[in-house]
Amino acid sequence: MATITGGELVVRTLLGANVRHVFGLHGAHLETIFQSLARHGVPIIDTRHEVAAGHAAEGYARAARTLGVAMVTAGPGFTNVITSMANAYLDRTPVLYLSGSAALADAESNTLQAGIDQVAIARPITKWAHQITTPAQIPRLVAQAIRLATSAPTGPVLLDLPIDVLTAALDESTVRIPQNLVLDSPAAPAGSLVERAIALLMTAKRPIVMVGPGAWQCDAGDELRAFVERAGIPVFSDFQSHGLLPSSHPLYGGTYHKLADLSATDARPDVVLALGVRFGLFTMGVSDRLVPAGAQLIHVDVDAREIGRLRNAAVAIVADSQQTLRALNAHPQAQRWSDFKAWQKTVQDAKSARRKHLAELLTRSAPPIHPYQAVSALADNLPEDAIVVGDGAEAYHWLNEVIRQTRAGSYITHGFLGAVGFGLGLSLGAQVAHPRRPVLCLVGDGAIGFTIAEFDTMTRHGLPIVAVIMNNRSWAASQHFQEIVSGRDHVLGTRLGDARYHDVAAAFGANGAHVTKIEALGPAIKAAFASGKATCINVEIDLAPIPPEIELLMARHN
Ligand SMILES: Cc1ncc(C[n+]2csc(CCOP(=O)(O)OP(=O)(O)O)c2C)c(N)n1
Repeated sequence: MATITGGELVVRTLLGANVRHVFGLHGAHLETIFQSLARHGVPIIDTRHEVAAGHAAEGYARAARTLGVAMVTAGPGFTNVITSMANAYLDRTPVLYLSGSAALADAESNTLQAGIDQVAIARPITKWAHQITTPAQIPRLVAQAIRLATSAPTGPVLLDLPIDVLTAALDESTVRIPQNLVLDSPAAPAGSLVERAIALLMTAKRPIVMVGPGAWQCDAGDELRAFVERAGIPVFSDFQSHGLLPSSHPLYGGTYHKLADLSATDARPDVVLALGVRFGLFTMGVSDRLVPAGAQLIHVDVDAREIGRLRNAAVAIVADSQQTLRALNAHPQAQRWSDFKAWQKTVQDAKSARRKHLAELLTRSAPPIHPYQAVSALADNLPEDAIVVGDGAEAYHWLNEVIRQTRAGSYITHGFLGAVGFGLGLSLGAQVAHPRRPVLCLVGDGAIGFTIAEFDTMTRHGLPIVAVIMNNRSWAASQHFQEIVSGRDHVLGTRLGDARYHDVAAAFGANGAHVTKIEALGPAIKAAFASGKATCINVEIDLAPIPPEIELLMARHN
């Protein structure tokens, strides 16, 4: 009788779901899976910390719009990946986490890396968490986990795999591997709701479309473009859907925060078509600085929990954004729109005024480099098809002012968890998903410290990620908050030293560059991408300036 292990069953089911890469860090509990992955030629991207493996699986899932897989060993391997699991949960990222655990036969025996209920810990931060106790059930349960993770609303799942379940030997002839694991049945909107949405949009004088992660998750770019080009309605986006309408498009208004610039004018949006938008942190909660309280909302999302969460929806559509846009595009009245030219001009004028105002910051000629100068040099020297990962706090808010993209899913940054330090991990996954696209990670000097050893992973796996550190020798967002709330004389625990991060990266085999003058930054970025090697560019910037988006957020709290 030919036999097969539980670990081999896990891997064969993953192959049935088209899994091509797995991120992880070894532990004896996972050995059968490691060996089976190798036998089937599935590369394991082994990281230096489990949280980076988890974040890499998230980055892969987000950059490739598919399932990411991370495997971690029992006990500390599992506890180390919790931040990633929580991040994936709040971002709705489809990641399958596989955790090793102690043998079922060793329950309650104070054995190695055991004694914690991993499923119970994962349950509130996953769509589903389950321990497999019967080896023969592995294919069915792995398939169920993958279906749950990848069906809307997507999200992370945990399968906990005791070592004796993974090492058990089964009769191979009894094994059936499930097929067609990824469900493809997007929810279409009810016709009556499409009518109501059209009727409301027809009453609008200053309509906008807001696109959120849900619009990107269902790949609604073509339908969005067709809709807004015919209707002439300006578009504002969050980060995941950045590039869904190219930033250079005349109807693109900017990221959500730019809506605040319209609050200075009398002309503010009166009807908002929110596609896959999750109201909260990035729409400034219940404040009406971005979306006026009086604006009528048509809210489309696959997850009914998001509708009406903070804003009452005049028309609530629990459906896929792409399907909804198709229905709107097909509606006969959607061919005859009012003339929104004056409104479009208001939006574009606000955008130009902001750029002009910020351009004054580019005139500084001597060090220290202004952070806006740094991100501008970055944007100007970034290859067109680059994937950008934004970490740190003020760092990515500065980046939001200049980022220009033509492809969605190419700006991977903070969600509601706000987990500083996830950048290098996310970048690993994005680079594995798109080996030929340039990947840039913008990161604060605080954030880089969490996983700086991942330069080793980049070097070993030949992943030419370029990390640019905005080095202000401070946990800047924290220090600025402290200065405002507690006073400049009470700064504590938020300053950092003058570390040579580029030398640390070089010690792991990456290229390192130290930039103190703005003229040197553009050439350093170009050289880094041309080198084909992982590179760390340590840029000394001025600590004092606070990004306009953070000033806006702080003004709200004062
Ligand atoms: C894991 C984690 N720890 C702490 C915080 C709190 N926090 C928010 S912003 C910030 C400072 C980030 O500093 P840095 O990475 O240097 O970025 P900068 O603000 O300078 O851009 C901290 C510590 C957090 N969000 N996440």
